[in-house]
Amino acid sequence: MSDLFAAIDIGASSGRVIVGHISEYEVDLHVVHRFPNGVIETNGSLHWDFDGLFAEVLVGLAAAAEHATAMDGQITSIGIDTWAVDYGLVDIRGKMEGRPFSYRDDRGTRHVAEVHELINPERLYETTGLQHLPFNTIYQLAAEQDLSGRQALLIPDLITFALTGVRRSEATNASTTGLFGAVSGELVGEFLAILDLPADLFAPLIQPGETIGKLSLDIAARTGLLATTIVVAVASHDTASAVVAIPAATKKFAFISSGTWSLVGVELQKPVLTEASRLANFTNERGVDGTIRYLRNVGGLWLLSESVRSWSGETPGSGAPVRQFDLPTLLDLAAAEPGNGPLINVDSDEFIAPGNMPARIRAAVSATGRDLGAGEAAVVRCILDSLAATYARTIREAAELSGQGVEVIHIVGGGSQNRLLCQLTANTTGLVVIAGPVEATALGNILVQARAAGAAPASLVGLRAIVAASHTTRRYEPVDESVLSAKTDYVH
Ligand code: ADP
Ligand code: LRH
Repeated sequence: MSDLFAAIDIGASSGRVIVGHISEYEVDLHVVHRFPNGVIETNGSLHWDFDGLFAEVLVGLAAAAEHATAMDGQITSIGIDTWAVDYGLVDIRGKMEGRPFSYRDDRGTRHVAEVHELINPERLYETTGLQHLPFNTIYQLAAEQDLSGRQALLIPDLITFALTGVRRSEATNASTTGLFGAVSGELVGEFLAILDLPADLFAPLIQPGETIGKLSLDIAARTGLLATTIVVAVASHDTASAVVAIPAATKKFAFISSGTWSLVGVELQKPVLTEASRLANFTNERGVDGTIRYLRNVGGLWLLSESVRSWSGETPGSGAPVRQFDLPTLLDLAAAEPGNGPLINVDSDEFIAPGNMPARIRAAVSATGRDLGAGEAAVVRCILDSLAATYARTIREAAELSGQGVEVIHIVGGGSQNRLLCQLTANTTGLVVIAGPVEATALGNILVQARAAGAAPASLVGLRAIVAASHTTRRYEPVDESVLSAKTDYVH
């Protein structure tokens, strides 16, 4: 019988519960439940439907229990990862107040100036190493009225709490709040005091690999899982889990964790906290085993998915689309569009909120004095060309600012299936792109659980070798000769 581990992996656009089988140092995934996710609008604000997501988690865990029975085994442990930054407020009795806000709501933006008056951006960066994003937890917390007697649990910590009754702050995700030290990883109590936030706002830290607790009896009964099943802390920030599962054969790699966002950067052993790094808006997020993900958030496939949603006639939280769009067909049409078209700044704050994305893109192109051809394919091509150009610049800057050499780019996540974008990335960077696995995040989640159970190697290199052995990847060579000289720009 093999060891079975369940990953709950929820991204901003979809979630899944996956059972991983580890045997003979290979990992095999079985998706037992998938469900959509997206922001919902309530009273003019953007939220996540936490109760709806948790109901899907329970359906997924029940399916995992059934799968384990069919395999004549049992689920050893469960790990949870989701997007970062957002949180729910829980009172002393453990009751959550309302729905968690989404980072796509603009309440953080409205409190940036207030926070910077109390702690200037230079001090924030040298202490926390976090890139400035207007929705970082620190700005969202500044928007709260009264936090006394409340605890802020980030989304995976909320799910963990609902499953076990145990409150913890998982360390990789905590590093995205703007309130934890880049070097120490610990809460910066001084910042809480300056911002007049309660000293016990966050639950005690827990590191990936540590046991959080057993499932509550109620959850065990509702899912059919054994009451002895434990929840293990994984890298609960989805990007941190995705980077665990990069099938790298060299240390000199850059990564693009490609989904709703594109998280573009390199893996380091120490944070880079220089002024040049702050001005370039690179972040230092914590990974497993003391690693640092030195990266920048690039607007990502949100621009594409939101455009498709707009063309389909959907509005946030509404029902069925008016027109159906097939993504692979749309990408084929975009591939046939001429290259060297207009580019937009995919990182601009103007693209963060939901709603008529194609119109915003066309307006941004017009502002540069150029024009986009008619039709959807021209918009798609503009998004992908702009993403690929931004990837190249970001990887070059990450290499220069950190001194980390880059010989190859690994693209993981849903976006690794976008062949046009992978090829454009190889072309703009002049580097080989290795695409896959699609489910890197769930894999990273499962591997950290397996390691904690003694069923996988101790080192990150060993875990990545398992991924490389168990999953096929697709290789893209740069084909545009004109950019090959760009290779010299990457630090070796
Ligand atoms: P998240 O974790 O942020 O929810 P995912 O890693 O699931 O995101 O990636 C979702 C993205 O993957 C979609 O927005 C879409 O652009 C891309 N994608 C999904 N399926 C395909 C496909 N068959 N071909 C190309 N791209 C795809
Ligand atoms: C990707 C992600 C990213 C964060 C963003 C909020 O899913 O976790 O790393 O910056 O969501």
